[in-house]
Amino acid sequence: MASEDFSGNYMEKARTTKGVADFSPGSMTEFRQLGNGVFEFLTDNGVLLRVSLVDDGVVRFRFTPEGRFERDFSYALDPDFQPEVPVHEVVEFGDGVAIKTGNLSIRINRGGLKTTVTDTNSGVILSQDEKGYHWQENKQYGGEIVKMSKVCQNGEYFYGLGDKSCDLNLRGRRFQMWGSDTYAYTSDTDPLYKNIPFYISLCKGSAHGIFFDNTFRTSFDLGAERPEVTSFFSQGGEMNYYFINGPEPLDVIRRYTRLTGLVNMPPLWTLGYHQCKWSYYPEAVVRNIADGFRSRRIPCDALYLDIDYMDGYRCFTWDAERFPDPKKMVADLEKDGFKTVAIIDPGLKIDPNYPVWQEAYDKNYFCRRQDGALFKGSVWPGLCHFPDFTNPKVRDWWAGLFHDLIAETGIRGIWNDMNEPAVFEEGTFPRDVRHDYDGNPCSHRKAHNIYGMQMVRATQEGLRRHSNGRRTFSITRSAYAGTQRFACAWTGDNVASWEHLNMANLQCQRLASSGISFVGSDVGGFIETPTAELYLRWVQLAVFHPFFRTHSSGDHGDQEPWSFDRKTTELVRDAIELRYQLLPTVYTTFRQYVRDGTPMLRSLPFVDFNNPDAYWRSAEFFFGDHLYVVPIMAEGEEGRFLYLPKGDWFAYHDDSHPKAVAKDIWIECPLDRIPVFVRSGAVIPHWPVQQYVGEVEHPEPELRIWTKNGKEVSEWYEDEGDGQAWKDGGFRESKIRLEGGPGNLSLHREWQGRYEPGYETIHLTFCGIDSEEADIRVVIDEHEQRAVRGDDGRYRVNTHRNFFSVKLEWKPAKKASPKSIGTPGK
Ligand code: NBV
Repeated sequence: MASEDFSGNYMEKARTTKGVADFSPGSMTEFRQLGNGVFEFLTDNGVLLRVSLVDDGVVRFRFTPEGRFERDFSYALDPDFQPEVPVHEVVEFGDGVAIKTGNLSIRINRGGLKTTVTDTNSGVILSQDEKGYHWQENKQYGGEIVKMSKVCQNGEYFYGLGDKSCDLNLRGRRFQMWGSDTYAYTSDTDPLYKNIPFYISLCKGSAHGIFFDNTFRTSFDLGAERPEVTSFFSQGGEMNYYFINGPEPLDVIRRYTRLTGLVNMPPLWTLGYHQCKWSYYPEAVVRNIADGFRSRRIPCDALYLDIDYMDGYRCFTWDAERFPDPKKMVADLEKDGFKTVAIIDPGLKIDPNYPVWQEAYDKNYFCRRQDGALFKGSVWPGLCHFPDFTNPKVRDWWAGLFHDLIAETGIRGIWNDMNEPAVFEEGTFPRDVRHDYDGNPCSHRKAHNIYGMQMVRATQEGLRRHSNGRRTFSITRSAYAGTQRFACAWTGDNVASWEHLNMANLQCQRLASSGISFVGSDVGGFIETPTAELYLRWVQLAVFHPFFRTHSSGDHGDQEPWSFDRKTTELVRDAIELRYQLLPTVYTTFRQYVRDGTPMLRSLPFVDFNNPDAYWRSAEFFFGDHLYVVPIMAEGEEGRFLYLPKGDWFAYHDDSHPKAVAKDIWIECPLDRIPVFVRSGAVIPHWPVQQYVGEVEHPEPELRIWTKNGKEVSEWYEDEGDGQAWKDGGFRESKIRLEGGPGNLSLHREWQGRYEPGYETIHLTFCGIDSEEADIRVVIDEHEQRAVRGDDGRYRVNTHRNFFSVKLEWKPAKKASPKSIGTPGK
């Protein structure tokens, strides 16, 4: 008998296990239109399929063998999501029924309710059932083991699925969703900490996604067991999935993210550099770290307190010897430009002298076993009870607990760890533990994968309640689909190795493609100590990760930017400074994520989706619209081949201009920089370096403008960096259109929003002008100005913050041939 902890070959076993029958829908006997884009199909063996048109690109499929559905409830869906049922028509034909919208045709066959989704514009079949819906009775627990299998097409590849540490393209592999504390995981470890049952399919340029909204232990087989079949199945619950249309891969991600929740603008300081260790204590050590940054002029915005700040690991307490006056320490740090972030775990120490435990005990807020006993598990404080965060009353109580930390002490961010939930020895809760599940009582089999999400949801509510209108910041290790609404995420306990640097790149890209863009890894590695070179390369990559934090277990050696040699300290400083220069670009990219659900990190296959050569590439990625990042992830790498996508590119650091060829371009990789390319015609906003966000009251932006023969559009988003005014027009969102030809370019800027930036001057820098002695003419808003050429060959001019048009003309170079950036071959 297949057990609940089934292994990878569960399906095969199940099929051949005597007495475990697989059932499928019979023939369609009834079809009804319930109105508002909802249709039901019934079979002669009692199977009910409900198809709902959610919007013009999202279709929900919900099956039950019982002839009726249970209460419809999902933690993943954003309550603010507004379905917009598209115009549609229904056609009955001999073999079944077709529902047609402007973009999609959904056919449901009479025999077995097999479905096919076709793009009405191109006629391309996007998704087609193989065996379709089928199920087994779950004799042990009741309910069904629900399964869906679809045809896996030739040339179809898969991405997404939240946090997996293998290569980006998932074709030929099988995965599970069962959030696990995976200390020192490897590229083969599965499952990891997070559960995002959403994948993206890319086949010959057209993309769609499948989101299987089921919180039980689920599996995805992407052509592993049978190369021509993709399947997903779960230990319980409903076969309840969403087909999400593209046509482009980024559209799929946007639609999925809108469905499961757009996020709020973060406080701007959270996009700066963060420094963490397990643990900085006592207070003198924390202050010393702060001084270390300021005295060396290495920018930093946040310092972290790991579990040792607490009294015997009791959440919401302080160790009075180590931290005699936390409020004063936090205030002093804040004066010096540091925000303090503190960890909070789910386990509460069983201790009648500990008021938090006592209150939860009195109020019956802890999880119980099936026969009524409280569930006990051992974690850092010793034996603990665990709040049932799936109970709204418990979440409300938990949120209230943050008053002292946030409102009184001034802590500015909360970091939720161990929320898979992790328990020593057993790994997690026993399966019989009971949960409220917001009024849908169930066992841990169903609640496990959303426990962490509900914890950080309650934490985030605590922050919101006590932050007096400021924006909030929370971090989570565990997640289910939709967790982006409540927290930023990190990738857990990685190792200081080159392999893990590679995994960090993959994990952050993949999480971004799964709705969680605000993500980062423990820079340098949590376990063990990195070499100077590994640390530097990791920092250089993490400059382009939305959440940028060094963290280490502290067991093996120090991991502050100055813990290595002098040269490394300087280069790490340079990299962190680059992040602070790029903050307006990071913020603009964040805005696109907030507004449209566009991922901040965009994997190459999602942008260069018409080029199958890109489908198996994992390393290079786009940060936002215009920056193309080529990480260095091997020791001693002095150069590497790279893949340059279609288009025209400049090297960010020196404006060298590679020929527009796709593959095998050789670039030098000196230690002092990470190769980054800028799309020609891009306008990239920069700031001067600050030691922390807000050090300079109104930093004067510099717009770096790269030339182009053609047109390009760039965005630039500005607001106060905190507070809620952005929700109500308190921002300036500029669109800058560039048009250029040989020897000239023009910019037109328009903006929306009523935010008036505090600076007066904007610096314009023109990059990539291919002329040794250019005769430059710049006209800004009809006034002619003089551009000054710097040693770097870039031309600079200043203008007023409200400028709207720029015209630039220069005498083209005598020889117009582009500079090469290196010689192929090593
Ligand atoms: O709280 C201690 C650590 C924390 O530093 C780390 O980031 C978490 O992933 N925590 C795990 C518990 C101990 C892990 C061995």
